[in-house]
Amino acid sequence: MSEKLSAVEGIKTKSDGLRGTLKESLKDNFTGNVRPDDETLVKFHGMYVQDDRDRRAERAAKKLDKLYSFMIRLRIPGGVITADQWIALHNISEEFGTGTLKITTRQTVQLHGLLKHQLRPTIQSFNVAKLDSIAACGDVNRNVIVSSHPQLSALHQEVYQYADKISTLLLPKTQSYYEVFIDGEKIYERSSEADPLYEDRYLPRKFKIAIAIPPSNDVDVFTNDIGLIAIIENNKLLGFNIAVGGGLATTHGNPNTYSRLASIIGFTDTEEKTLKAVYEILTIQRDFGNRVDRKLSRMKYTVDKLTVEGFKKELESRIGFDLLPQKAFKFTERSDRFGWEKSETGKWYYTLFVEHGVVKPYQKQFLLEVAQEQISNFIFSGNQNLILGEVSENDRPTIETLLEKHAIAKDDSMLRKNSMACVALPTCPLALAEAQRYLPELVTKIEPVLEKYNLQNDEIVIRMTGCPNGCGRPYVAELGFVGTGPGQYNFMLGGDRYGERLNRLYKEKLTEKEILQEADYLFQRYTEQRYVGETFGDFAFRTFFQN
Ligand code: SRM
Ligand code: SF4
Repeated sequence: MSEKLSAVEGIKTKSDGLRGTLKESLKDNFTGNVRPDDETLVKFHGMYVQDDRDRRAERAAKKLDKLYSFMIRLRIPGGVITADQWIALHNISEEFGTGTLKITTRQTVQLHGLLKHQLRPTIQSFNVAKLDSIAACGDVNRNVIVSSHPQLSALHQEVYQYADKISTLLLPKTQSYYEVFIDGEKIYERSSEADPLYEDRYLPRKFKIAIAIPPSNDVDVFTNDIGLIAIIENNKLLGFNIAVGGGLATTHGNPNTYSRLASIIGFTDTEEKTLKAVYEILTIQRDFGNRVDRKLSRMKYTVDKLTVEGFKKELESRIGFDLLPQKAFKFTERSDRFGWEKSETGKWYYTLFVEHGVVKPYQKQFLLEVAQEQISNFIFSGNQNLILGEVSENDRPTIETLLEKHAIAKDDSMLRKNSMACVALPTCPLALAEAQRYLPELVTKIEPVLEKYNLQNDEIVIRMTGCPNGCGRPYVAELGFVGTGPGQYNFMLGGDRYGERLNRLYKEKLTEKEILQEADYLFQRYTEQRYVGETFGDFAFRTFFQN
């Protein structure tokens, strides 16, 4: 007897191209939510139903329904937008929602706290600015990310084009986004929506693609379903190593779930071959992925089910050519390079540190004024920061004046600049503990411990999430904290500095006091026992997990 498909599978196939009853749900003034099945469908259009968890108890005491609102996440392949688009984003965030702009770990932005009646006008305003949220969430390919490193800009443009092409190639064919959220009465012909990739069942689960440009692994390429590693020789793009089956989420107490780094299966040397391989990898996941248990439906489990070799064979039979042997590459950095950098083309880039991607009001005002000058583009990094790009020599002083006016360039510690945290409370329904609201405070308490051991200039990568889903990629951090309950975190150790080795559970369910005690003990041992040039992550791995 075949196993029962998960409920989401039925919602997708019966959804009439992801329309469901969304139009009716949006018109229903009796609730701030959409109908239950539409909660699933709205994700494919880049939106999530949420509620303010800080206010749950107060509302429940008054016997009020939850305070529903929506989060909208944009699709910005490669994370690059124009100054005009930034202005539009700024204005939309002021007009609708809570006014917050949150830069995500996948080079895009989220707006929180939108009320249901604000969804259509918000999407319509984005559409005017040529921005959309199609497939930013849901069981489809998500935002394609690319190394944003300014230094690599001579080739960044060429590689960035791939993000755009892959994103377009893998977009669902349904026009329901336009029909539901933008157009008035227009009904799209269903015959024009035939979708050979997603069919009517879409993928078993979300799907993620990243492109890294060595030496930088700022996108954590191996944590993606597909990781493409650009191979560049003599300033020429030769092609891409292709890695499959990365993914981070685990579930507390479910031993069948695990984090996995993507396995490199070969190399493609032309654009046509690369795009074909990427496309067919999705069809394999579509056909072989687990549609019964959503906890086990990411492609990492499909790769392990088929075996890496079996997966590669299946891919080669679908693409009709053999992959070439992988080419050598080396990652030597993962952090963003803060402050000014000049590219080979003579343009300037200013990387702004945005702690956990939460753009503070004074930063927002600064960025608006920069955008109004029309002298740069805006690049979101995979580390939740923002780069003002393509600035000419003549325009640099204008930005410097604005930096000074808004007192932007603060002297943050190396640890803080290498920290990342997911949203967690109060909006994330899955959060077990705080993350972006708490990590800044924890870093403040760890900084003196680092100074005590003269480690303040060490670029240790620290990351925190409010649950084991891993949105801030804590499993590839040197110091990883994964929320288990209010004020408690699993302490993960042994990840390397450049995102090529997963960390492991070091101590379970630690409180802040215990974390600080452990930090003191670990940094002391690191200072005394490390080899010359050894990073903290490598030291921790050797000391606690090797053998
Ligand atoms: Fe994530 C679900 C936030 C990157 C793994 N993630 C969520 C939701 C939508 C909660 C939900 O399902 O209702 C969170 C919304 C919080 C909020 O209030 O805004 C959320 N994820 C985020 C972001 C905003 C974190 C951030 O602070 O930057 C990131 C948005 C990226 C983007 O722009 O698309 C974000 N999420 C990630 C990453 C990191 C990455 O992709 O590089 C991961 C781990 C990598 C991976 O996919 O394996 C990640 N998010 C998850 C999962 C676990 C997926 C799984 O394999 O089981 C969930 C839960 C789920 O899908 O059921 C999740
Ligand atoms: Fe929410 Fe967990 Fe993702 Fe953090 S890691 S945003 S708590 S789902």
